[in-house]
Amino acid sequence: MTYQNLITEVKENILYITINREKALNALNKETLKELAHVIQFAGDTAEVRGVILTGSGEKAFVAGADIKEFSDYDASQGEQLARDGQATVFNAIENSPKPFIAAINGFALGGGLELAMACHIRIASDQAKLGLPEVTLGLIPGYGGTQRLTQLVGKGKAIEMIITAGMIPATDAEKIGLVNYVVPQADLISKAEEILNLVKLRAPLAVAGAIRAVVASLDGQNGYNVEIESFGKCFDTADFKEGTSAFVEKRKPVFSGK
Ligand code: DAK
Repeated sequence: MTYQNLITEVKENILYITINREKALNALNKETLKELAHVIQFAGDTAEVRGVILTGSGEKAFVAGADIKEFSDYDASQGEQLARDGQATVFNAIENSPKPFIAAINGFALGGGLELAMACHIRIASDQAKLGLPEVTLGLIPGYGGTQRLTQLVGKGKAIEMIITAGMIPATDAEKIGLVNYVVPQADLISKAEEILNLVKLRAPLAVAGAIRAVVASLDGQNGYNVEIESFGKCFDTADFKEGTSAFVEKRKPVFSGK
């Protein structure tokens, strides 16, 4: 796969996606969003991919937001339509992906950039990273799920404070409020993400996907308990369930086929 604004590579069952617009601090323009939509779909459809690491190029920014130069002349209906499309094809598509996505936040994660990181299942930040939703400084509110996902992650009080003050917080504060899972030195960012995905790779792929589906269901208005019951039931018909239980009884490590 060749993209204009992304560098992608599959290595040892991990798909690495680097947003590559370093001069614009990796801001999300329309083309980048289109390419992200494509590669997210690829991740979901490709059995070889067991997990995804999403990062930004350079040491300064993960993503410094949506591309301000592009959306400055939109009207209300364009804004609403583009928010709807972007949420469906990129942000919700990541959250609903059967493959775990880890955001490796290597610098500024602002506006749409923080929204992108929050759509991922796990966030690891470099100790140099800064995070915030500065949309109100532009006369906007977050439009790619930020009001919802920030509230889910840090609670209503902190979410409202961050959004209406447009404050930018350092990675260490983000960890304290549950916005990121870990803070590590910049040089260890990718290896920390790999360490997590290397554990996930040992687990049963369909069970991993079912667990993500059930957890996410609790957050988007579905009855998460019912989704859990259905996903749980389906596990019993998988070869991986037979393999996992046989391996336990036979005192060996399971070899999962993802079937
Ligand atoms: N968009 C476009 N270009 C950006 C950018 C952005 N978000 N952020 C930075 N750049 C560009 C700068 O213009 C500059 O380009 P040149 O002037 O060199 O050509 C280059 O990146 C380097 O940036 P700075 O010179 O500003 O670097 P500094 O170190 O001085 O400052 C900074 C770093 C991150 C503090 C600063 O760049 C900054 O404040 N950036 C903007 C942060 C921001 O406000 N982001 C937008 C948040 S609002 C929508 C849905 C969602 C959204 C919008 C629409 N629809 C569905 C329609 C979401 C909106 C947002 O994300």
